Amino acid sequence: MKAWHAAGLAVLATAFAGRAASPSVTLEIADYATLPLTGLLDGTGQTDGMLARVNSLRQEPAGAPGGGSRFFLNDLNGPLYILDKTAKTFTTYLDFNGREGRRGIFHKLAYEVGYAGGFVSFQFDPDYVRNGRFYTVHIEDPALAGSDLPDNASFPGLNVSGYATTKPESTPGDITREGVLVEWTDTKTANATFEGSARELLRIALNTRIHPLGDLSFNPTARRGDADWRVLYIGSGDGGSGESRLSIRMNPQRLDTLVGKVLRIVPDLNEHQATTRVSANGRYRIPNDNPFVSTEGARPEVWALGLRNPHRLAWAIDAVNPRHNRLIVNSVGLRTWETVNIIHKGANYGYSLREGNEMLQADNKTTALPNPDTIPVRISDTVTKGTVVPTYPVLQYPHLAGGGDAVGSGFLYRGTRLPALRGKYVFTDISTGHVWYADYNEMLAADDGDPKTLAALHEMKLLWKDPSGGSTAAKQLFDTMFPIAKAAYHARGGKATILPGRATVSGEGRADAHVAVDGAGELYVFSKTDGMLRVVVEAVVN
Ligand SMILES: [Ca+2]
Ligand SMILES: [Ca+2]
Repeated sequence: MKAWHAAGLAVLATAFAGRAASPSVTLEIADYATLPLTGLLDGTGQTDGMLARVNSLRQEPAGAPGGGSRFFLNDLNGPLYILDKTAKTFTTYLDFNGREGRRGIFHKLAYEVGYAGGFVSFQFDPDYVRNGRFYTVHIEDPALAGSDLPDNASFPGLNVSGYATTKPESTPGDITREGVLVEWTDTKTANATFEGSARELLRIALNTRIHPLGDLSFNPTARRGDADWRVLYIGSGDGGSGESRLSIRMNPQRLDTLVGKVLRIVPDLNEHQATTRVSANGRYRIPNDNPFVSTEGARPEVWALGLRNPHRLAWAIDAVNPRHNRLIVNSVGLRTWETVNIIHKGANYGYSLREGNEMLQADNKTTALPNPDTIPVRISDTVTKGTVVPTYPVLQYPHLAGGGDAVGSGFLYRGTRLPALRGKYVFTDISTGHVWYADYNEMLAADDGDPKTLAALHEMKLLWKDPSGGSTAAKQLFDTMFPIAKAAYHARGGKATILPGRATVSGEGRADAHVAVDGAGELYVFSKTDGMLRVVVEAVVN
């Protein structure tokens, strides 16, 4: 266990550099599939020059008509692809980008600026095999010209006749974006085209273009009859509100807003009718056991709060007791700390009054925790109701060399191909391309109410053979995904000198790397700047 409880960057630097020597793991990765180019090769902009902005990979649930088990991947620039695992070719199943004459569905898709603008995420319904349903999140700019209704000109199988938008859920402050949650029902899941209808479930007003509505996740161990069956957990970013010097700074703490939260809803109005209530907009249901359903003035959808950008959700399953699972949320930090959090019902993770295991001041700098360590339970801008002790991350790393800029996705390994990863939570830093693991048992032990106790992170090296080096090229060892993405980016014709974009720790260029898992829990790595999907073929403890 590691204790970082010092304030001040100099002290943090010492603490970080002084990590205990730990066994390192080498991951051997191999190119798996090359995503179609949706970005520009000229190397311009923070996001324009990323060759394919793939943001999530999900395996279709096995048992679906046609066999299931295909890979689906979404690109923030608009497409939802089906990947043929044998031919390694991509078919565009849907395209959300209907901006300015493009062929896609949504005319107001806000995709072109911001790291997570556009088509953010999607998730299969746990009962997909029977109902053909899945859910998507995309971002719209309400100020753009054009209809806010879906356009099926290029996707004639999409029946739009009954589609109606919902009124945006209000968020205090000026609004520049809306995060939209849509339910899709494909009546023929065996083919590679969409035939069916869509239903807008929720639309959340967002202050800025950063930290939008994000990841979607269902508890994978819930079965029909369980309280969590088909109950959707949603990572809802703070829309950039928490770093503002204006009053919207408290939006992540306010129980009357939906931003800076993890939300929990039942998408299907016919599910769990006896134990839920219908939402205010009439489009989904809210479980009666959500923590704030009886708190006057609070949004009943809130499951946990005080999170800046909880953009990646993943369930950790205890192999011995599959029901003893944890929802893990990776949240991007502001000034100092990137965090991995175990989410508890009703817990307050402190932002924008805390960052990592420190206090966040009004000047956006961190300092030591106060004593007593309590924060108000904030219902609205004027109403508070008692106090609460914040819940702290189980793992964190700083915005310093050797650390990173923005935590990426992470998964507790549950596959069989890589026994060295058993019991390990594997995650990335987005911009620097670091890949780390933490021992899951240490993460559970650090979930102890003590801000000082944290799980240690361990560096992973990457072994990769650059295919552009020819058949005789040797495998090389790399410290991060950055040089791998750089080599592939240039091999694909990218013109940026290093890589497109920049960040504080990564400097010029971003790897933009995330891990993903397939249906069996096997591990993959995808990266936006080179638009590549790679598979982890071996993991060796050094
Ligand atoms: Ca279909
Ligand atoms: Ca702790």
